[in-house]
Amino acid sequence: MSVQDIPLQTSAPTDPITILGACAQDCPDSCSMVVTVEDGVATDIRGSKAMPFTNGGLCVKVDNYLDKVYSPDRVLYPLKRVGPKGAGEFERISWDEAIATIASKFRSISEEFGPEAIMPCNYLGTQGITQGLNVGDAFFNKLGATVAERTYCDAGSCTAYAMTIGDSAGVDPESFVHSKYIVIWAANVMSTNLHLWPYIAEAKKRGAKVVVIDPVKTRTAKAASWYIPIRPGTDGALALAMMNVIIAEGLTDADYIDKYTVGYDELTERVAQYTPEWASEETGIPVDDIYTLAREYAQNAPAVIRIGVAIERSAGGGQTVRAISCLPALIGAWRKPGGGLLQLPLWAFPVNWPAFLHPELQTPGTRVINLYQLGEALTGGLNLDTPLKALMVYNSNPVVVCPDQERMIAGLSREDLFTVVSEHFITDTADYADIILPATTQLEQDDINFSWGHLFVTYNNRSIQPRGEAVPNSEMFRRLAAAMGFTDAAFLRSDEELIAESFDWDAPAMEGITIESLKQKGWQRLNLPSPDEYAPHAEGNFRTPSGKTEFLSSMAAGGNFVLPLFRQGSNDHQPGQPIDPLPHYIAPNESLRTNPELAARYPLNLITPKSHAYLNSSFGNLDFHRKVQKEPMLLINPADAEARGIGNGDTVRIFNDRGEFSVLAKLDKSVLTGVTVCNMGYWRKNAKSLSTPASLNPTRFADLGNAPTFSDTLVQVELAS
Ligand SMILES: Nc1nc2c(c(=O)[nH]1)N[C@H]1C(S)=C(S)[C@@H](COP(=O)(O)OP(=O)(O)OC[C@H]3O[C@@H](n4cnc5c(=O)[nH]c(N)nc54)[C@H](O)[C@@H]3O)O[C@H]1N2
Ligand SMILES: Nc1nc2c(c(=O)[nH]1)N[C@H]1C(S)=C(S)[C@@H](COP(=O)(O)OP(=O)(O)OC[C@H]3O[C@@H](n4cnc5c(=O)[nH]c(N)nc54)[C@H](O)[C@@H]3O)O[C@H]1N2
Ligand SMILES: [Mo]
Repeated sequence: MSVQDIPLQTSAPTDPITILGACAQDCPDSCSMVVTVEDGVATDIRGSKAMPFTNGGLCVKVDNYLDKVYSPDRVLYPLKRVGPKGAGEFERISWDEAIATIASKFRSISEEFGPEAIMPCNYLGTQGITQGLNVGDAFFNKLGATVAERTYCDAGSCTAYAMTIGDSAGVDPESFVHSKYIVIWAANVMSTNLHLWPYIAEAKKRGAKVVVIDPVKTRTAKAASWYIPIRPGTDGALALAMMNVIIAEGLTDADYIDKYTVGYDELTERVAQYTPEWASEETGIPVDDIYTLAREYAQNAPAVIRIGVAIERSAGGGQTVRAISCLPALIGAWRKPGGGLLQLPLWAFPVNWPAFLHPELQTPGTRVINLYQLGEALTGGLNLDTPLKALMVYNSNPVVVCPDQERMIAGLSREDLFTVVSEHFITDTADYADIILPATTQLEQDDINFSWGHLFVTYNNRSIQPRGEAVPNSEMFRRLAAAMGFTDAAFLRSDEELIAESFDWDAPAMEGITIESLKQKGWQRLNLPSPDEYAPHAEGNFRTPSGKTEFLSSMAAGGNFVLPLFRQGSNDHQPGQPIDPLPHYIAPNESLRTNPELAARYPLNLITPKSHAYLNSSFGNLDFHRKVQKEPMLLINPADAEARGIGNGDTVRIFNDRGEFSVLAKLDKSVLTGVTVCNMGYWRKNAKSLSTPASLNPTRFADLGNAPTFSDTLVQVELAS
């Protein structure tokens, strides 16, 4: 079948019908949606009542998804730039012209500089298996382009988790109702994992204690039984001290340790130095509270820990997750349903990754650049032999989500950089594009989803025809591949064929699940024991080399690593220095205590958590969402504000050596002194100062998995003049 023959549109329905869809936003909840369509127009969108996790409700973002689909600002046709870079002036062109221009540019750049002068820049604007993270990997691997390493989110956590427990599903979120002690650690569940909350609330109703550990008293912390404020990036100290207390006081499960763990004696020796008194100095948590937390956690079975992605965003984020991942085995928490650790249940899904990553199309040794350092890479940094001459952005908005915004803008402004952006809207990044390609939304494309917050496969039946000339990412790459003369089977698959390849359908977890049944039902739970019975590690069965929880990590000898999923399938690694095989403390790079020199100029820590009403920067341009989210604000403790003569509602300038931005100050005791908070996601061009917190974030990696260090940022705040 040639690319042109692939049917993109079905005939428009005439009677009101409901279609079962699935939300593909980058979110743990992966909701099952019901879309009403009348005369080919979507008129309503609701959460499926039948799907247990969605339970009839969507979030504030997707409840209003129709605003996005039908927004007058949608990019509906290919566009080419007619003004200066960044001015956002574009003119409509045909798909043929757009594809021909891109192909000819990619060819000429490839001939002159080599294909590594071209680089994709993509992330998780949509996370469906066929349209998401890996949709372009085959194309760029075949092209020989620079490999984009994409470790914005949980990559360090995944490395640490894999080293300790293996790629296990962990605790079933639905089993949380059975938990007696729930520790929510660096996660604002009520904003970012909304549909987990009812299970926590039910457990609480049944008597569970819910603890939240966060530098900010978030809406989740306010609903908890016990809120423990902590200095950013010091969570590792708390986890190590908890182990110290649990071991010293004999609160361990000796039988579980004996049967299902490796390295207990070494761990015991290691954590002896990490006393609660020491950890109190690091974290700012009173000594007694550390004892209480350790004892209660060990003595209320089953206890569960939910770690958020934010836990990894400091210099020692990896070792923090290593330490936390050791805790459940130490007390035998895994023995019962509702006991253990919840990181990413994504690992339970037998996704057929090779069918999307196509590592066999990649030339071994191809250059890898991490997107976290894209600003540097585009502006002469990183000592690149071959400069970057073309960038293709899809499923991402790097101007807002990458650190080092000033250099990113400088890079994207380069006249000699050819930039393509596939988008729904003219984002802060698309403003700098030479060519913009129109992308379909989740209502206009078919897809199939795993989840990183529950154990259901969901199916997205497209509910309306694509608006204008928008196409799914898969179709965009089919067109590009055809223009480049790529004829491998990987480039000829229809969307239906891609979906058919999404899973290993013969895997035990997929028993009873077929594409047909999914299309009709919209969702199905993986074939696993019920949440009332599921205790995946009651008898060990960890997915580490030893099959046990590895306090003493055998994988540490191989050095740091990034999972191939995050780097276009590439398994090439620099020979790594062996890592200390025992969990240990790495203090934040930028903090009052560890970097007094820098802190003398920039004494406040800036953290940039997710916005309630935006999904990363998605929805940041829509009126409804902006009204809910309100003006961008800096949360600052009244003591820190008053010391600077700052009052509530004043415009403040937040700055460090990397950049600055200005927003309104909100004096709020719910943020720890020494810490300031500005939610990420609002758009640069909508901001008064034409910049966002990303302009202040460093490009340094955390210790494991090349994780970002967004929370490891020192700043100063002053009244804006
Ligand atoms: N509404 C909404 N939901 C989302 C998203 C969104 O943008 N908006 N994004 C989705 C994505 S991509 C992700 S990765 C998840 C992320 O979801 P979460 O894991 O909840 O991540 P964040 O909101 O970034 O941060 C959670 C909390 O961690 C705290 N925090 C920051 N640094 C530290 C620290 O060093 N230690 C501790 N203990 N706490 C810290 C913050 O104050 C914040 O309250 O949410 C997903 N869901
Ligand atoms: N300061 C700071 N920065 C952060 C974080 C933080 O906590 N603090 N969090 C990091 C994290 S956890 C993450 S996950 C990343 C998120 O980074 P991104 O995945 O880049 O997130 P978005 O900002 O939502 O940008 C996605 C873009 O893709 C577009 N899009 C959506 N669907 C499609 C589609 O089907 N096709 C195409 N072509 N485009 C589509 C959307 O319109 C949107 O503009 O940000 C990271 N950046
Ligand atoms: Mo994320």
